Parts: sequence; C-alpha cells; structure tokens
Amino acid sequence: MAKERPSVLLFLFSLTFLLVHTLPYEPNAKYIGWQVKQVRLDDGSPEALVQDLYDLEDPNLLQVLRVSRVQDETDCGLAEIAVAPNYEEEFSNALAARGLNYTTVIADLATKLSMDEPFLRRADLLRGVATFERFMSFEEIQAHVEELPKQYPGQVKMQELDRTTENRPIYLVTIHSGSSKKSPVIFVDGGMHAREWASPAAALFLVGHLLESPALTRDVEWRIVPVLNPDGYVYTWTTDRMWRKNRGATRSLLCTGVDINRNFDYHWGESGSSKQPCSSIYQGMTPSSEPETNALISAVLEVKRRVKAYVSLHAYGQYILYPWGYRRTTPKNSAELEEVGKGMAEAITKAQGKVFAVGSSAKLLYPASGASDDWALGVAKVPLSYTLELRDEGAAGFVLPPNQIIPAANEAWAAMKYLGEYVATQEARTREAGSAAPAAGQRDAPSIRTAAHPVGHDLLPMFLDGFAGADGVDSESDESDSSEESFSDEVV
Ligand code: 0X9
Ligand code: ZN
Repeated sequence: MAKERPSVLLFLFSLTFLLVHTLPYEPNAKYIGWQVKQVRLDDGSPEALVQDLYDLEDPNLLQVLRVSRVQDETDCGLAEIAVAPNYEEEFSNALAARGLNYTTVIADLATKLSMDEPFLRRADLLRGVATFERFMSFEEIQAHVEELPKQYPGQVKMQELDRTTENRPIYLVTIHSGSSKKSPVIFVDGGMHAREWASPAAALFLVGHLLESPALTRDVEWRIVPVLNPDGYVYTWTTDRMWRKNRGATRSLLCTGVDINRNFDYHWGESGSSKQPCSSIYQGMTPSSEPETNALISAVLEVKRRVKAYVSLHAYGQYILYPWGYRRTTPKNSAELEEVGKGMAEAITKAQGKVFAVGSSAKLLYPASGASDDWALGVAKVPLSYTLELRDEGAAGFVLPPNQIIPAANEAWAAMKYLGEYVATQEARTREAGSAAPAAGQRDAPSIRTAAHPVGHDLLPMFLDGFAGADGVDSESDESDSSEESFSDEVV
C-alpha cells in the first residue's frame, strides 16, 4: 500500500494539471458550444433589422458582437451574432421570420476565445511597471498609473475623477511639459467598452510615449483616461470575456449594465441604441445616468475652453470616425474633420502599413446615438472629435493576440502624434494671427490662409472666431474651466 502512495499522488497531480489546462478559462467558459453567425443585411434599410437584433439580445442566449458595413458595390450590412447552443432554433426561426440568411463563422466561441489564456495567467510584473507583451489586468494598470507621478515628478498629474458602481477609481492622467496655462488640450479616453482590450493598452502606450516626447507635450496638454470602464474591464477578466457595458444596475433584475457609449446627452436614445436593459447597447434610464459618463463629461467640461480635440479609443475595425453618429449628416466642420482624420490615417499607414477608413460614423458604419464623440462636438464644442477603432478588421476581433498589442498601440500613437502636431501648429498660428490681429470686436476680418497648413485645408477661421458649433448651435460659454489655473501650477 505504502508503495502505491506516490503513484496516487502523481495521478491526482496529473488530474489537477489536466483540469486546469483543459477546462476553459472562467470568462470564456460560458461560450462553450456558442456559435458565431454572420447575417447579411442586404435589405434596403437594415437599420430596423439591426435594431430588432439588438433588442432580442440576452447575455445568456444571444449577443450581437458587431455590425459593420461591406465597403463594396453591394454596400450591405453584416451582423455578427453569438448564439448559445440552446437558442439555435429560436434564432433561426427569428431570422427566417425576418427573411434573413446566415452562415456560421465560428463553430465554438470558447475555443476561439481560449487562444489568449496562457498569457493572462502570467503574473511576472513588478508593481507599477507596464508591459505591452500581454494585456494588463486592471490591478496592474491601476498600480502603473498610481506610480506615474513618482516616476515622472512634475511631468505628470494623476487624478481620480470618480468611483464606479463597484467602487473602482476612474483615473485621469495629465501630461504637460510647457509652462503656459493656456495650452490647448487633447482629451483621450480608453477602455469605454469592456471587451476592447486593445484600447486601454493603446491609451497607456500613449501615456508612456508622451512622457518620453517633451516636444509633443510642451505646447499641448494631454488629458488621458486610460480605463473609463474599470468594472466592465475586470468583468471581462473574471466572468465574461465578451462583456461590453459597465456593471451598473438597471430596472431589470436579470440584466446589468449600461452601454456608456449610448448614455451621453446628445440626441440620447435615438437610432442605434436600445431601451432593453438586456441589450449590449442599452442606453440607460436617463442620459448621463452612469458614473463613467459623468466622469468623462466633467473632465472635459473642466477644460472646455481649451479642448481642441477629443479621441475615444475603441476596437475593432480600423476606422477613424467622426460625427455625426446619431444621423447620416455631417457637422459644419466636416471638411476639417475629414482632412485631419485622413492625416491621422496616413500617419498610421506610414508607421505600420495598415489602412484605416476615415468617415462619419453613421455613414461609414451605422447610426448610433448617445455616443461620446457626438457629445464632445455637439455639447462640449470640441471641434476635432473622433472615435478611433483600432486593429484588426475582424480576424482576431476583440481577442487580439498579445503580439499585436504593440503594433495596435503604435497605430494609435502615430495618429495621436499627428493630431498633437496639428493642434500645436494651429495654436501657434492662432497666436501669431492674434498678436497681429485687429482688436476684439473687429474679428470678422477675412480669414488668413496659409500654405504651410499641415493638411492643406484652412482651419484658421474656426480657431480665430471661436467654434460656432455644429448645426448652428451657439459657441461655448466661458463659464467652465474654473479649476485649471491651480492645476497648471502643479504640473510644471
Ligand atoms: O458603436 C460604438 O459605440 C462604436 N463602435 S464599437 O464597435 N467600439 O462599439 C462606434 C461609435 C461611433 N460613434 C458614434 N456612433 N457616434
Ligand atoms: Zn467600443
């Protein structure tokens, strides 16, 4: 008997080893047997159908993973939908009733998701250190952000904007190496959608590179929220890898979470947004109902007079999107949005070879209202407002292999560098023009044109005259921006 003990132990050890390494990692386990179906929406107006699909969603049965547009002569929509094994029949009936066909593109979602498991389990990071060789947990990100002011004294400021429903901090990182208190601000957020892991990684990569690039932070102040939705991010690590929303309570006892990017108070609750709490694009009970939405709103409004650009980092699809998202029209400054967007896309292609499509959200992708980019332009009057959908085009989707984190983050960095240089150049021109300009009240003088414009398009009138806003809405009031004076002193 005594002789057999080692082999029993060995057996138990092997069994445990096998179980640990064959059972799906917890957040992927629920997707065992789920299939991903691709539905072609070539009906003349697929919007109502898309809306139907989103309203049908239930986190345990059916999830719309993505809706995109085919960029060819067919110009049809494509919806990718994950379906639980016990919902297949209802799903095919629901589609047949709507006259839609589908193909199965992923036979087992859990298998596809499990590709990145081994990388998640590595815990070899010193406190405060960042890595881009694998995705970082929220705790690692938090430690890194908290250490930044110690590592770069005087160059970076870290602020807690608010706490989430589950009491996690939403951090804002501000980087500015110049001494002017009037520098233009570029505001960037990452991690709004929980499962888009490339986004917080790209935001942190941007922070790291800005801290090593004083020329880019001298004339522009960067304000970056690396993880706007920490509760959702943590949930994708612990429980459900495909989670998109925050973890806020809803009127439904069964369904949790609001889509932060449908919760902003500009044409809230219109197209491409759902009233159903079980939907992944649930708009919330009221606009700005969520702490994450409010944290972003207050942080932008705090520097309202100075914010020249806003970029929300998302994944995936390789798009540079600008307003409007709520309807298929473009704002008054769309020529400029398009030119700067194209400049960013060119910078990305130069850096990494990938092509990013540029266009207004509703036209290029699909209408979706209550998003942060529309709010930034429509309410906060931030002239250059974008959503940057990082790589890839769908092969890996949300589960980007770790060896693509740096290339993806580099793409965002190339775009942000371009934007930073652009904003700085514009500011310098405005100052120059301002010092030579006629006194206030005589500002209706002909606009100044310059050949040295970075994208060959004249933006000066906007900066000189104040942004009149889109749709003819009034220009900003000077009421906000109250706390920035004291803050600027602290930074430098
Ligand atoms: O639908 C969204 O919220 C964004 N795409 S994502 O796949 N990351 O979810 C796009 C938002 C584009 N902007 C507007 N529609 N305003
Ligand atoms: Zn997103």
